Amino acid sequence: MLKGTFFCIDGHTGGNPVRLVTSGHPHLLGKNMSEKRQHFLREYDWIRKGLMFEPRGHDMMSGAFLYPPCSNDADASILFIETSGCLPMCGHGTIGTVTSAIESGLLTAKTPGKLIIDVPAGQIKIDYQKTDEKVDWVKIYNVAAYLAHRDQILDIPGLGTLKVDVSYGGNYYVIVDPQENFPGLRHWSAADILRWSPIVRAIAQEQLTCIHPNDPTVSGVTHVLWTGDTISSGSDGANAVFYGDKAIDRSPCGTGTSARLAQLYAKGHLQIGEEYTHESIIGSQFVGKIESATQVGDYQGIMPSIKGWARMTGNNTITIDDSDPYAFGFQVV
Ligand code: PYC
Repeated sequence: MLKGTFFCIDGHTGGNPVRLVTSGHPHLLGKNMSEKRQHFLREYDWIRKGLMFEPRGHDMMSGAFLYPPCSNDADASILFIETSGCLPMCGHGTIGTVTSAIESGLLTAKTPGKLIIDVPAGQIKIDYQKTDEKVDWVKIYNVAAYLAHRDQILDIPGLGTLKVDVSYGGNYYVIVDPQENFPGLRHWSAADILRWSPIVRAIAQEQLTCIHPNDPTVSGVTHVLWTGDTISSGSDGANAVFYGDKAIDRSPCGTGTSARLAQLYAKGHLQIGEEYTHESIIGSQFVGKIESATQVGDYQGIMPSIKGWARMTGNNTITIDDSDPYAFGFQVV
């Protein structure tokens, strides 16, 4: 039986996919996107699985639904979907969603060049520049970021000890800088990152408690950010972000960049007002900036911004038919 037909605009942000679902939205209950996200996860997760996993998606697939605003001052709301679940916030997903929605006419800003968007992690403000039909760039004023744990030692069987930080930028990231048992991102293959990241994440998860001070539904280390040497001119730092079961972000990762800014700020390596050009595993770039200082519960944090670009790659009509044994997807882990 046909469970649903979903029209999608496919695209990518700095190389990482963004599938913007433009029809087939379930009606979600809740007064904000955090509550609506919980409702989606309880009752409609089959849509995420069908659209994100193989054979309709792949390990890196991520996407979004655009919803009407939850708050009076907002233009729209976004629900993020990807292989690992529904992220509270996704930077590359926001840049791709805004680009596709503006270029296709799905979203019209109340004030051209500016948007306010409700997301599960809170509210974000956006600036964007459009020339003729194309969005040149999107800048996200992200939710507050903060360093949750510093200089923690993790004992990784088969690898040795790693000194790590855990930082929040919309998701919780274990950040691993080059050190004795990690020579740096450019000295490891993608297979090395895929091999060690789930182990590092599981041990960090066991050892380090992460609960967002303002929203306890946002908890737990979900991403691992490895750093190293840059390959693109103008970059200040490079990263490879592991998420889900097998994904390495092809974009420089918006929430990862925010987490990195908060870590660098807390450790005295970056100041308010400074920019940080962050590159991905494939060398694509986002410009991050520490806009101001703020407080997150008991933690001193920052308000980060991230600026990047996206392109649409095509339209896709996807059906999920539950007579197909793989209607709700599979992963080869
Ligand atoms: O850009 O925030 C991001 C993101 C999270 C996971 C993949 N990309």
